[in-house]
Amino acid sequence: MYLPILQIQSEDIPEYAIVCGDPRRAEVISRKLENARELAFAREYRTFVGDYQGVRLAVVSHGVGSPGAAICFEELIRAGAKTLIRVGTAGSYSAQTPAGSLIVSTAAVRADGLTRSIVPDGFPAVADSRIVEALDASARELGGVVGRGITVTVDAFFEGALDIPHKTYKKAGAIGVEMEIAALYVVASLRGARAGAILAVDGYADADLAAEYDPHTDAVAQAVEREIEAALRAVAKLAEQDAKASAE
Ligand code: R1X
Repeated sequence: MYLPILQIQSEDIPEYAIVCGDPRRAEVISRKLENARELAFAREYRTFVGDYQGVRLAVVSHGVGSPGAAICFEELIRAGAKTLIRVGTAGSYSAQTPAGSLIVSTAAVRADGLTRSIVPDGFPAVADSRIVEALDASARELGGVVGRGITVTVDAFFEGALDIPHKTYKKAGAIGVEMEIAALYVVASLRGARAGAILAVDGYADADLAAEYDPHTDAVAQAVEREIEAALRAVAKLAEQDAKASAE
């Protein structure tokens, strides 16, 4: 089957996929794979396949924001991807996870518009628990600060005339904010796939903590390196679990 937006053939897509916003980051991740091959680069969607510790996986960029990212997730799942892990960046709500930390997202607040148009209000956006465990364990193996909890998915990167209620989300227990995870979790749930996400904190989204936003620091670059490694190790762990389960 031809996937018209990603511009790839479904036969080329394996069960495991790492997704990220930035096409350049997809290329960086692909360099960590053996037998890496670029399949397509269409709009913001750049697709590679390769092997990590003997596990075949796809690495695909989904761009910024839920509507565009959802197209990527839908097509990947249609192509046969069953496990999708987002590697991204986020703003933090907590002094316990400053810039340079990692966050494993257990669920997402659906403060986006896309998921409202595909599932009813109140429908949860939740990560797969085995992916959460695999990401958390892999991130902790690598050291550094690792937070774990609920993240918020918004549509607006820059605030307009209306306030984005970051304080309310924080009060309710969310630990960070980004722009695509709700779409990933909801699309995965709708289409029978499993998903999870790990995020490198690139600044504070809470006005009380916020300094000037600079996502281009060494601490953030190192956190991105760690989250990539953690996601790859998580894929290897999950593939091992899956192989054991299917042998039983
Ligand atoms: O998810 C957010 C978005 O894709 C995080 O970073 C991007 C905006 O800079």
